Amino acid sequence: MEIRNNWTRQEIAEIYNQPLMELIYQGATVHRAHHTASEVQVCTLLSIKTGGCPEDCAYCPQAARYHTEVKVHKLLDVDTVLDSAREARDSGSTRFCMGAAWREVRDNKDFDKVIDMVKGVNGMGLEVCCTLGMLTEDQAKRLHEAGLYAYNHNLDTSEEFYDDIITTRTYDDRLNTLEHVRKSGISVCSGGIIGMGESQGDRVGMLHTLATLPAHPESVPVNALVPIEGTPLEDQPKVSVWDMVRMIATARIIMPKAMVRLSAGRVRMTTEEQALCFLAGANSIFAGDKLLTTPNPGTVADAELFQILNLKPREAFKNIEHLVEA
Ligand code: SAM
Ligand code: DTB
Ligand code: SF4
Repeated sequence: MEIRNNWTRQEIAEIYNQPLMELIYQGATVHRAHHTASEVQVCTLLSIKTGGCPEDCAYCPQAARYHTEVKVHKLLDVDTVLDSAREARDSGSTRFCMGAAWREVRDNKDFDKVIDMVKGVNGMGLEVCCTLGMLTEDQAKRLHEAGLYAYNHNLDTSEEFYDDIITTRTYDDRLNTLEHVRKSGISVCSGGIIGMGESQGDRVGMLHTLATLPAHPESVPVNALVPIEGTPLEDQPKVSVWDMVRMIATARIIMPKAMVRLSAGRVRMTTEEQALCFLAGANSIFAGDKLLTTPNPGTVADAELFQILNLKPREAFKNIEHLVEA
């Protein structure tokens, strides 16, 4: 099956809006053509610097301007982070993602520490990922040289709806960072959030931007909004599983090789609902009882999930033959 970067918004809208059973069937078919459908990658997140962020992302518990219950802490020590990574690996994760509540990376001592964290985690045989805000080309190169495998930077929503959610940086800022990541040879992780009050058209718009980048992201997280008290989006209604399934299946069909990650929101989903997401094409979850700052199902519940659905953890570093060496 051919990989396309010239999708039109109309084509994607037609895929997204087709009758649900057809969409799931098509998602499942494309999934099986490109991946082992019985395998789901297990990843772990760690917030290495929490809260106090100057940005105004309307969904985020870590934005300093909203009064949330998040416990603020400065950058963790390298050893603390490496201990967590080891624990994550020993409990079955193959990817470890470190998140910092920064607007952008600065060339200071904290960045030097992150570089040491990346080296350490890479040395453990884990796919190492970071999400640190905006990056310059030089910073991306430095991270790549340290062994960074992936960089997460979400578009979050469509270009049209973006201003309703974030005003302290632009959609183009986001796209520029993605370009710096791509150029450096680091794999790109970029997706978004549904349930923020966006229209179906905005969801299609975001998928269109991702699928028409010069190269598809290797990783596309699909998050359901976790509404946080104190943020502007605290009262948003729960995302319907059917909307998650439509997003996942559409992402799978238009970006066949990407890892489509069923990310935030699993605590409010049943086993049956998650099964539909895997059937539609999701092939990754975040494990452990915490995402960055919010609760997640935890290892016992996920062991049961994998057992009931006969899923196996996916090994690290699969499908990377196309990654460019910078
Ligand atoms: N500060 C960096 C940035 O914004 O790029 C990295 C960390 S930020 C918390 C990473 C991503 O987490 C955001 O882009 C957003 O998609 C997701 N996220 C944050 N809060 C969320 C929430 N309440 N519900 C769902 N996803 C959320
Ligand atoms: C992504 O798209 N989802 C993850 C990861 N990338 C960094 C983060 C979800 C965060 C959910 C809210 C929290 O726990 O703070
Ligand atoms: Fe939260 Fe990242 Fe936005 Fe800061 S930049 S408010 S950490 S999502």
